[in-house]
Amino acid sequence: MNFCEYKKSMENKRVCVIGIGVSNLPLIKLLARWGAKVTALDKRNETQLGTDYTDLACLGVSFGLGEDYLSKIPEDTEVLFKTPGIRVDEPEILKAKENGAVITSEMELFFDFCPCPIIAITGSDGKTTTTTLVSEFLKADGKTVYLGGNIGMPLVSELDNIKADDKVVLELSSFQLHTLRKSAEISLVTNITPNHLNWHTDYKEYIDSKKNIFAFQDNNGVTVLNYDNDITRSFAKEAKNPVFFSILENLADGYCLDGKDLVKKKNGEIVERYFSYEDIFIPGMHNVENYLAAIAATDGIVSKDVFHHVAKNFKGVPHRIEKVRELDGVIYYNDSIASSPARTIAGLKSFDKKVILIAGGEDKKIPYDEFGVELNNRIKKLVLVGRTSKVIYDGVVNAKNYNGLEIHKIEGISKDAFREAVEYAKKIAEDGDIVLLSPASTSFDIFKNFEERGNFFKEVVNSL
Ligand code: UMA
Repeated sequence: MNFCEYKKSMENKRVCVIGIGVSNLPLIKLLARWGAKVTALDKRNETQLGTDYTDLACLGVSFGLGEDYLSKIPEDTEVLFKTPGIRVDEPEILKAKENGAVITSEMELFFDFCPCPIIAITGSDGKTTTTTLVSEFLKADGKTVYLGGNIGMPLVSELDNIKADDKVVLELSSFQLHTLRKSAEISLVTNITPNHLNWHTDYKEYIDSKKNIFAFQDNNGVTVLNYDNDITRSFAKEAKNPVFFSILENLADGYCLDGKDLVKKKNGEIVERYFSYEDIFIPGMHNVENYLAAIAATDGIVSKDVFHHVAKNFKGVPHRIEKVRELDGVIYYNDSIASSPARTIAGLKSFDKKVILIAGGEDKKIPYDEFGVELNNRIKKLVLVGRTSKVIYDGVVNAKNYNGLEIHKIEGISKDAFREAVEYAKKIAEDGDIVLLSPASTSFDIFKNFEERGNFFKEVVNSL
């Protein structure tokens, strides 16, 4: 079945979509436009869904919301799409399957109908930077690139635009890979260390999910693997055409270092010398690894000059723990993309010391109690601005581990208030401190989106 036939086949189909979030929102809209009878379920209620609820209601979507949302899967469901964060073996989903529903996901649909080769990246760390580098290489070489997956942009709504000679680059999480039964033409695993063990049944299941990125490749599939990580190195036995990269080993075959130079080796000989790692703008040996991995994934697809050009010019992923500036010994980072407590906590974990955090934004009525506990453990001082100021404040001071953490609340919901928050952070920062904007809330109280918020933050920081 081609995509056009698929769309037609959805007319009057009884479809249930679980999770009304980033991945599924565009999908629900498409399904409704194709004439499917869509029921959308979510643990959030009508108020928490806000305009998403009203937008979908306008399209004739039915809802099953609130705590017992999974019990609201219609019995006559023919196709069920689940959000990545929900396990496929939830009893209610298993029951729907028994009743004849086809269980799938936005990502599986994308793999079924993507008209061009896919380069997919996964791993426990470094996957977003590596994914972005792959995309930057391809773009710098003049290709039309669609970048998506776990990195934020669901691509089903682009299926009609993507052409056979375009390139799709996907970051895939273990959640997305868990049920995937198709693999990317070129796959890359940056490394594997224990992660998401509260979701996966055990470490083996996490590893097995990651393997799906290459497990279904045909004989032409290529799998780029980190030689320095025991688990990814062991994947080579199962992959069709494994290619290694390493910063520790002088590989006989693969992508590694010769002194400070990134090189490609074949049968023990250097066959390509790229550039010195000193030319890479973004700091750290982990980024040298990311470059070797991304070069390995795109070698032969883009011209060699592109690698060096990107290395010198790529400044990191915007709005994602993006280093903005160092001033008076204080380093400022922009993590505006962190619009949920979980994302902010993940961001805080990447620093080896306590930071001065600027947080707050639109109030989506999500609980901040757990977040309060984490902040008491992980930050030095807190500056709050925006509608969630009060709930975050309450979460911190009511936490059982609250020990007098210094908190400053800025009054007002405006760009001026936001500017004041940044200026206040500067005032309380000392030599050696880190100031991090990681709002744990969406941006819509003051800004159009997280990009506008991050850009405004950078503007203010650069004017300090
Ligand atoms: N929901 C439920 N029940 C659940 C889980 C979620 O009802 O058990 C609802 C939520 O209330 C929400 C909706 O489902 O309304 C979707 O929420 P979500 O945050 O789980 O998912 P999305 O908004 O669709 O975002 C997902 C990815 N999130 C997860 O996998 C948890 C995003 O990755 C991804 O960018 C997006 O799809 C686009 O593909 C974020 C992430 O944290 C960055 N990923 C994890 C990671 O990188 O470690 C895997």
